[in-house]
Amino acid sequence: MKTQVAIIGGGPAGLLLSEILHRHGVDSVVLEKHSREYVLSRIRAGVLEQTTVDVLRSNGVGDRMEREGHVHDGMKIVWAGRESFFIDVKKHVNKRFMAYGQTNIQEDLFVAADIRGAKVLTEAEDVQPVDVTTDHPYVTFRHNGESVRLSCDYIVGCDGFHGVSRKSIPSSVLRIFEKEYPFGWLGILSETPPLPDIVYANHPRGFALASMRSPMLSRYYIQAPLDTKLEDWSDDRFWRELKARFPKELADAIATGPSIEKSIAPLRSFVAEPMRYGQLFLAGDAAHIVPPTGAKGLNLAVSDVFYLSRALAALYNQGSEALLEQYSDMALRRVWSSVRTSWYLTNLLHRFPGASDFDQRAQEFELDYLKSSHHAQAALAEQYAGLSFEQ
Ligand code: RFL
Ligand code: PHB
Repeated sequence: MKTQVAIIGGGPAGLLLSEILHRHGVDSVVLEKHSREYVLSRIRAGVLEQTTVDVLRSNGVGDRMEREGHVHDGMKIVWAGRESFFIDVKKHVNKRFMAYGQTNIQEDLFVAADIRGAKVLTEAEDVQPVDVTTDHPYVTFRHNGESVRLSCDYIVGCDGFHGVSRKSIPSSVLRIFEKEYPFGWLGILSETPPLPDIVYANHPRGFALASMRSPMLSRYYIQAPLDTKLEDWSDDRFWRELKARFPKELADAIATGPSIEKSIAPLRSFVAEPMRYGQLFLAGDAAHIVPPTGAKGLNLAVSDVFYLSRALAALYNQGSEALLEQYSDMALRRVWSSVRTSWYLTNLLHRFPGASDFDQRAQEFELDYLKSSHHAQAALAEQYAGLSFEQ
């Protein structure tokens, strides 16, 4: 098999990259390890930055998002015993957000891929990038019991945190920046009307978050110890714990019902630099992970894909390699901005096991400052909205 760009991973980053490249006349093949059903069953992100919305819209995959997504202007922060406040992103930086599930984006991308007859091979096994520092890289894999060799000009690793692409870069080349947090998030999805705003809560019992997918689909999370077992958390116990972490008027407004999904995710910050090795590029979770506190992971995957597709289009259509050479540095500037914001919000809003009285007081005064300062709110609004793309 032969293509111009071999894409490893058919998550949102891989499928979107293939879609945008196609619109610029660049051929690609996507190799996805799992079945389509499995990929579509993963419940993950839900909050899209303006930049993400614009990229999806301008590449013809935003119609359903336009119809079904919920536009909102910022987020509310509450904490025990104090008045809540709203970070008004629209007011401060004139950017808005869209609540629209990653699962829906993934569905929309598969539909678009079907319509153009894209080469998306699911259940591709033992995918391996080879000879990536030569002019003739290729990818080997097994599909339907046969061994296949896919020759290409470039390979893009969009295979998530646990994929093979990053692991194929020698450790002498790759610099890793990593931080693990001593807790996870227990999340549920329920067919109940959400609260009108996204609400982040800091409470002595731990962090809690109220979010949304649609007018009849809510997403809630609570901070939980890393050894939490799902079977110990009946729906009833989850709702009781969630409500205990919100002020009474918000707790009373939370509509409860049976969960349709329940999962636990660890929190971690991780960045691998550079995002290029020879003819191999990394994009999305393959190169970086953020704790979900800033809702940045999917948005970063989309911004990497925006920069990389623009660079590959410039190479194939104008013969200019300049943007491709800048890809890693340019993508990492946006990545680090969101890595820092997610780390800041994680520190601000969670209860850290073993925190000293000093740590606790400093966190409270940070929250008080944010609540009382127009400048602090404007700064957070700018970061929470995500940077605009570089030219
Ligand atoms: P993905 O989605 O992990 O997709 C990678 C794909 O690669 C495949 N793969 C392989 N394919 C071939 N060969 C191999 N060896 C392979 N190894 C893996 C996998 O099967 C998969 O299909 O990475 P991608 O595309 O970079 O997308 C990243 C996003 O999924 C991720 O950043 C977000 O979900 C993070 N995230 C959030 N991001 C936001 O922007 N806003 C949010 O509100 C938000 N909330 C969240 C989140 C992530 C969460 N979890 C569970 C991690 C909430 C949660 C709970
Ligand atoms: C979500 O809706 O899943 C969500 C919202 C905000 C976050 C993280 C996740 O910070």
